[in-house]
Amino acid sequence: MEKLFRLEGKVALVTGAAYGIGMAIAEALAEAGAKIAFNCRGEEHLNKALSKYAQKGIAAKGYLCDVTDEESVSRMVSDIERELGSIDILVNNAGIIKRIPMDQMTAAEFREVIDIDLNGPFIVSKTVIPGMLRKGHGKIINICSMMSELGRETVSAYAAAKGGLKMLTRNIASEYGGRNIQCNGIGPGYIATPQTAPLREPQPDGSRHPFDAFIVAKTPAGRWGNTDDLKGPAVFLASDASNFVNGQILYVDGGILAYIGKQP
Ligand code: NAP
Ligand code: GCO
Repeated sequence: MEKLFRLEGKVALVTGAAYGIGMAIAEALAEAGAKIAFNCRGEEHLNKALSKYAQKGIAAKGYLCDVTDEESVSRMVSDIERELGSIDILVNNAGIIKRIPMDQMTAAEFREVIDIDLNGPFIVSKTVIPGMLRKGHGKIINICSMMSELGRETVSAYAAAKGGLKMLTRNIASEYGGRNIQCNGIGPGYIATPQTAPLREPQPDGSRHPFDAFIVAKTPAGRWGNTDDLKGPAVFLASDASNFVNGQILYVDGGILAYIGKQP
């Protein structure tokens, strides 16, 4: 059984894996045997991440590359092919959020979120898919969100992008499923990372941030997720264990989407 989940001989690219969810997923894929490549935009982030991976005994290759820049993505994918081999597993993880009420958001701000969170996965996937087609197999995992299903105040661009990413996932599965490429999504619940840090910051009087208390009450598991909660689902979707799973979003949310909320 264990063999089904092993990733020896596979090359994985995890975008935006300098810290947060991406780093935990990259670690999990490495622990299962894959060779790891990752990218991010910040040079300082890249160097810090390289030393963190090295401390954990993971020989990850890091690239400075913005997922919205087609030329830079194309260069990175060629470099990975030359340095590690052609990519078997792609995790489209890089993403940003802007929390701004929609009536105050500029079109440029809206576009920036869509560009990174939706156009980015399109650009990286379309660059990696030809190599997967040549190899005769591939796994693409798109990091979606609660906001692939739900809305809330201030996150219009993010929800539009993550809803779109869910449909891009289904379309890649539809278009390339016949060529042995499986494309699935992971929809993390509320996970403690730098992206969500502002929602957990204690109030000046030392009390809990109201959003922090709201999320804990809204989650049947009664807690925020941590990045390690995503490791098992990522290995499953990257491995032969999921070879007949295609076009699905696996929500890893402590039960949020199943729950109507605490009765008053
Ligand atoms: P995070 O802590 O902010 O990390 C984001 C990572 O993406 C960083 O490594 C960042 O590095 C990189 N990045 C951002 N924009 C990029 C770009 N244009 N090109 C390349 N790399 C880029 O975020 P996270 O919380 O780990 O979230 C990771 C993914 O999961 C995102 O797609 C997010 O939307 C999604 N998600 C998060 C949660 C949550 O609760 N945290 C829940 C559901 C889904 P640089 O800044 O150096 O580029
Ligand atoms: C927010 C949050 C999110 C989460 C996540 C939920 O402001 O509501 O940042 O949207 O990060 O994507 O799954």
